[in-house]
Amino acid sequence: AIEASIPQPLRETWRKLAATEFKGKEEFQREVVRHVETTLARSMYNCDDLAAYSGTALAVRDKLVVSWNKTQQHQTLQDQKRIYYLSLEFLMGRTLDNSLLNTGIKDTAREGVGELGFRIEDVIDKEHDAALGNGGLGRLAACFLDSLATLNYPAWGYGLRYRYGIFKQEIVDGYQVEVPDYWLDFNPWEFPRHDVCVDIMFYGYVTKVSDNDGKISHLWEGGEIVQAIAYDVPIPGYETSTTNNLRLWSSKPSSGEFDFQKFNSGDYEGSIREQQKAETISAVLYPNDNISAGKELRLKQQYFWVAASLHDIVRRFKKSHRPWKEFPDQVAIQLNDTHPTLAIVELQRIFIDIEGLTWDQSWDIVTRTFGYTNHTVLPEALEKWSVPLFQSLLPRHLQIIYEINLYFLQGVEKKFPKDRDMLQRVSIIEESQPQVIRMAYLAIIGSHKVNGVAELHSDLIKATIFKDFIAVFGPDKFTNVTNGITPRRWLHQANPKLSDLIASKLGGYDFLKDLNLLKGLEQWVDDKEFRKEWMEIKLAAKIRLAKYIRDTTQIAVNPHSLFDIQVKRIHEYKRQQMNIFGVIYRYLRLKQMKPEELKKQVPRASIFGGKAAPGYWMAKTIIRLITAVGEVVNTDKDIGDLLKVVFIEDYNVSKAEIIIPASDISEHISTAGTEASGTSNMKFVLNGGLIIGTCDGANIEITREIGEDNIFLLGHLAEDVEELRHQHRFGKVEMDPKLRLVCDAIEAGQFGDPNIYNGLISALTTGCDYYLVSDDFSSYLATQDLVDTTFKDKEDWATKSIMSVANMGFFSADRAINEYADTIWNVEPTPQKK
Ligand code: B1H
Ligand code: IMP
Repeated sequence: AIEASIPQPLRETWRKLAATEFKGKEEFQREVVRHVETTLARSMYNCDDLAAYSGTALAVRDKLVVSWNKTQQHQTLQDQKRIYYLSLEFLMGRTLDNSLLNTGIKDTAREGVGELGFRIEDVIDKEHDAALGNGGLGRLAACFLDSLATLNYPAWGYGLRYRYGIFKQEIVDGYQVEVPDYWLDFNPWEFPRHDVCVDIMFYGYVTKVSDNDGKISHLWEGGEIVQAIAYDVPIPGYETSTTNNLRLWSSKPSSGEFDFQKFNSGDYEGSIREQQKAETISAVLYPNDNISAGKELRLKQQYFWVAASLHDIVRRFKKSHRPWKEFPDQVAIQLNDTHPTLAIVELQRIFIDIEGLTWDQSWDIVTRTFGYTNHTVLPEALEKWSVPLFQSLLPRHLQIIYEINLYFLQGVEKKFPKDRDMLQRVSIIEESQPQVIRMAYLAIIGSHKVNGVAELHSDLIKATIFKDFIAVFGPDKFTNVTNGITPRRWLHQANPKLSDLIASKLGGYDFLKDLNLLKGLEQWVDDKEFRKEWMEIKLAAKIRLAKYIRDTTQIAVNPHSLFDIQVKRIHEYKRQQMNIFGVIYRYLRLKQMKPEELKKQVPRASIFGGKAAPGYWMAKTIIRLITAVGEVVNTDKDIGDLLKVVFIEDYNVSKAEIIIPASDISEHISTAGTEASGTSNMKFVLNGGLIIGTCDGANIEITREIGEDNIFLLGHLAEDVEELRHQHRFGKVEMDPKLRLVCDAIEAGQFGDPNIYNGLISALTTGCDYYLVSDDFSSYLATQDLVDTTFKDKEDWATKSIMSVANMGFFSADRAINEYADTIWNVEPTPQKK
């Protein structure tokens, strides 16, 4: 029917001229050179690596667009249920390498640019990371997009196009300094859609009007209007023509906003002030991981993005001319944490105020549409918005929230008559000063499924923060989908040699699509040649990282030492402080040893990386302690290679791709019950690194899959935490004596001015050691000793490494996405015929 709208001859002309993908090396090269010469206006005489990158990217982008258009047309004609993944963060990293891999032209490109005088690795290395995220939550969204496309699900991502992504971290005199990340100078991976724009209103007032039949409706008007412009990013699947879309919204002043009054009266600056204010909305990513900022601008971002996305989704649904009640059969919206919870309210508003549905009709559709993923139990990360702020910014939405709450509480009261306490506990409105809106509760009430991101985490939310909601809704509404990672980026792209070795034994690269095939490696575990190659690849990755460290920090680490890596956002709950305290203890011990004892020690490089939220003072102090310890240890002649301490500046996705393949051991040592899942743990193990970790998040399932013998577990269990904290509060805990030694050394000024670290030390003492460092410290040290002993037995180590990788199939993001599709979205794949 859609086709018929275009006359036959016209259609034929278009078909004849249709854009096609390049085939083969020569056509690829022609496209690269054409882009270098015409799009960039350069020539062979001034084509540097950056220009070569730009030309290559533009050529690849042309190829992507062809399959992207085809996919979008195909999905439109199929007219089946789509998945919409709403996330304030998409931590994509680089795109070129991934596109070359997914579209199967990496070898063509390697040869092609080679003959033009470039090394593909250098070209790839010129790309700026797209860093529109903080950490695990944002990277998970990126991995999920890769899997959705690879598995041919009709899916869209919706996010914000921040002009500044996560800040760039510089280390100056040992301290973190934040530098803005302006990444949009040249971004060939996005397509502005100036025709796809939506007016979004803030502030204003609500009036009630009743029509002739006495039916009451609400008008929200008189507010400020900002325009949302769509920027589309093609997301190619691996070895499939499916190319999905990531739509990012950018804010700009609505056309009526330019104030001519002011302009004409000579106030030129004043006339564009409004304009700048509008652009502020999508200007910058909030750089807090696992902390809710609570700022008005953040709430504006959330509504702006949610309203634009829903407008788009509803418009697309309307094209199918179906009755509204079929909306949930066509649309599944997944909320990546509570950040997009307003979508629930906005959809209810659209149905009632604009489309004229009744409350009940509308609410039924809304709740069947949404699913909510919880990513954290940390109280400081749970979003709560002040009611007065809402009242001014989104007055109509506040009314709707009150009404949702009213009906919900009426239901609760019926089920638990006279339980006043219960009503207070589950109310969306918290009776504080001022009152606040509990976004997680709103998300639960407005969704048909709520999931956590690892088994322990999903159990914990049911037992703690959402306990009452199990009583209200029953247990079936709550489920678990353990996180996963894409093996395309995190194995094949980051570690091509390991991927090639695995492929040589498994008879091809099918494992990249069906990660359970890795199990076949078990057969090779005793093969001498295979084991040798396996460990040589690890060594090569370590040599590469050592070179990177030397080039960037001037610190020389011996590639044969044990590489002990902890890279992740700096946070007290992740306990980088416990790691560095352990390093200090090791140093103190080494300083006491006689030469013959020293000879028996395993040389170790302790490598750290990660950003601290700019306002998170304690996290910044931890960074300072790490760099200070490095300054002392790395220059101590008695120590030499036995201990090196490195802080890698500006940890991001592309650096992770160098760092992760190079670990012998990596640290995932959060206080039990605090790390919802963790995903870098999966990445390290998939690359043949062992892990030292607590019984927390996905560590537990990793242990189950790879076996207890292949992981170094330590510390107390989640179930012990409450009691331990209680004991600390009542002063019943003596600090661990070894930790005491460490604190004494710090306080004695061995690592510079001890006053710098007062906060860190007092957190352990007067601060009641909330993260239980003292309780886990001796277990941590003992486990590290076990790591040393095990590392000495190279054969045992190799066996552990191989057996671990062989059993990591479960942690593919493909498995996670299929679980979401089956248990939450009820969506089928839409493969295209070739
Ligand atoms: C995770 C966040 C997060 N959980 C608030 N929560 C944010 C919360 O800007 N904010 O306001 C930003 C991020 N991030 C992480 O999600 C968990 O800590 C990890 O354990 C988990 O692996 C990851 C993905 O599920
Ligand atoms: P949207 O759903 O209108 O946002 O369209 C998304 C994409 O689907 C467009 O960019 C087109 O490539 C494709 N598309 C939309 N409508 C049609 C159609 O009627 N026929 C074929 N393709 C369409």
